[in-house]
Amino acid sequence: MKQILTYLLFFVSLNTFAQTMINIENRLTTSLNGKWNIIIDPYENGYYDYRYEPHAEGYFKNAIEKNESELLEYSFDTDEMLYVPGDWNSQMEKLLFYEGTVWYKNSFDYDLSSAKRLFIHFGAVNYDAKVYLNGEMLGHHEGGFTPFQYEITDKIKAKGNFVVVKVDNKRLQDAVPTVNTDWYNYGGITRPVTLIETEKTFISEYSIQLKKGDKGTIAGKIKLDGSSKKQKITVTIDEASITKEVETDNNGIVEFEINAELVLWSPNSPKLYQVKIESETDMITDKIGFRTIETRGTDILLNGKTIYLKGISIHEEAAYQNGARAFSKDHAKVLLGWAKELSCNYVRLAHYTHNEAMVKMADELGLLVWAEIPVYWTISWEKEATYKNAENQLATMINRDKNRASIILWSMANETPVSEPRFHFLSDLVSTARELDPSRLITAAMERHYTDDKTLLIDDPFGELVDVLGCNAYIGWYDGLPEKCADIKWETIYNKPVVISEFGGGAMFGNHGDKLERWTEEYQEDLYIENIKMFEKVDFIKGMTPWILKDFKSPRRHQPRIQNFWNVKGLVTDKGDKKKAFYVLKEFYDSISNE
Ligand code: GCB
Repeated sequence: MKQILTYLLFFVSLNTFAQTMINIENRLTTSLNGKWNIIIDPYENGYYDYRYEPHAEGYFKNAIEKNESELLEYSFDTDEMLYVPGDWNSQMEKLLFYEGTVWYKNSFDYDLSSAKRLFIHFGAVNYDAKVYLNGEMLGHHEGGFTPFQYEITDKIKAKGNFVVVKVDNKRLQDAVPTVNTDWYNYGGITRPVTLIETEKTFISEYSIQLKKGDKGTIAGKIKLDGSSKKQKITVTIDEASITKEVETDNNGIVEFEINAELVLWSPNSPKLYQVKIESETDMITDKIGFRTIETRGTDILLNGKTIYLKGISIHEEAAYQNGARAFSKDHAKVLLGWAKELSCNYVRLAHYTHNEAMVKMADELGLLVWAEIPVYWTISWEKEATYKNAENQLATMINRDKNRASIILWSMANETPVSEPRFHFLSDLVSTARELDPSRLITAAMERHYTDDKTLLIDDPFGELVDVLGCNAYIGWYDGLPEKCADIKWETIYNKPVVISEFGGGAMFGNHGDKLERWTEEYQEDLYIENIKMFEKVDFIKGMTPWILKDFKSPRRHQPRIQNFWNVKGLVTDKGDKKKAFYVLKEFYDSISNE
């Protein structure tokens, strides 16, 4: 019975959400990255006519004047250009604060054999994307940080295809995230655009990971897409002498287990195995690490051993660019390189799903990951469409990253105010996450409150549903001065591990003064010293990700002497200068040995 139930759940989980292909860098691809023609369209004139009805002859038609008399009020080919991937704000001065529509166009030829299929895949577009091929709509996607794709097998021509994307980054009350955040609303086609060619039936999804709490058993799931659903599949891990033959069912799905003796992945030894999955019609390889993650009482256990999570929070913002979205391996190398320098074994990729280069690099560098969706502050908890949007972002993130050993925590939300509708919203998200990935831990960054002027209590009702309680606390910044830490007593109603998902304070690099003077490096340094001293004494606190690795752009931050639209709580500036607090945290992390 249990087996039937598991099977049913698996079946549901692979079929409920329209998912994108995973591991696209190991498939047959053609990049559409590069310079795209654009039209800046604040009035959405290319979409709506003068009665504000969708226009049949919108800019997606990419019309070109046939003769000198023809009236046409746009022209992609003679307009401006922007790089893809990349946000528009950092590429054009006039788009620095722009929130609205920009149309993108690129052209390409593609000779597709009749025996193959073709997909167009977007790593991410912020926020709302309407995608057209050769003047016809392919689809509409919402959500700025997760991938999506369309099949274009029957729509492609050998010569002269054009893809047009209407990108709109207007902030909306009912969107995910909502209008109010503390990060920059970078707009554009912010991650790569790729054509993926596949066989008629191809391996569309797979999960090859250790079974929960079992270091000797790999749990595998594979799904085929196409008409030859029943196929022989071979899974090979040469280095571990594993060859497993299985067969997909009539739905193209197979679930199996493999007994295995593996060198386990951990921060000290981030061992990745070359895994090959071969069907009768397709083959794909991936580099996969194997580890277990569990909790026991207030402990977090990695590969069965307790671990302290020495972390740092990170926004997806590229360094050295005066504010721009990160999307590449090089960007990831800099950010995660700094985390390694800080002696971290863990990072919080806040506040939305980061690009795939980040999690792949985390796998390679041995950094455990907290991954998150932009359910932040005041989401429209009671709107069904808002829930569906959040759930879709969660499912897409899990689908994309379920084979990354580095990811141990799926986070449902950040600092959301306690209420009944919020509880229902978040508990439905938890059910989806557990159904899609029973092996990882669930968390959320929650708030705490004072029961008297010295006691901080963690008792958010949502704590009941998570495995690890994340807690944000700004003692010494929004809450008193750093010296306040010395008197605080922490309490929790849950017998679960707590990680401090945020604490910190702002400092302008090179601004020196007394430790009581705000915005100086000395104030921030003292704040770190006092907070760490406080957290060290609390036995249920099992890790932290202070806020934040690097200063980041935020339109909320107006103090001209210091901020100029930057949140300066970074331990490192955008240019890589390390503030004094960096060394305080590093020293603390160096004093804790794990494994
Ligand atoms: C928070 C938020 C984070 C902000 C940070 C701050 O609690 O979770 O997104 O950037 O505080 O700097 O105030």
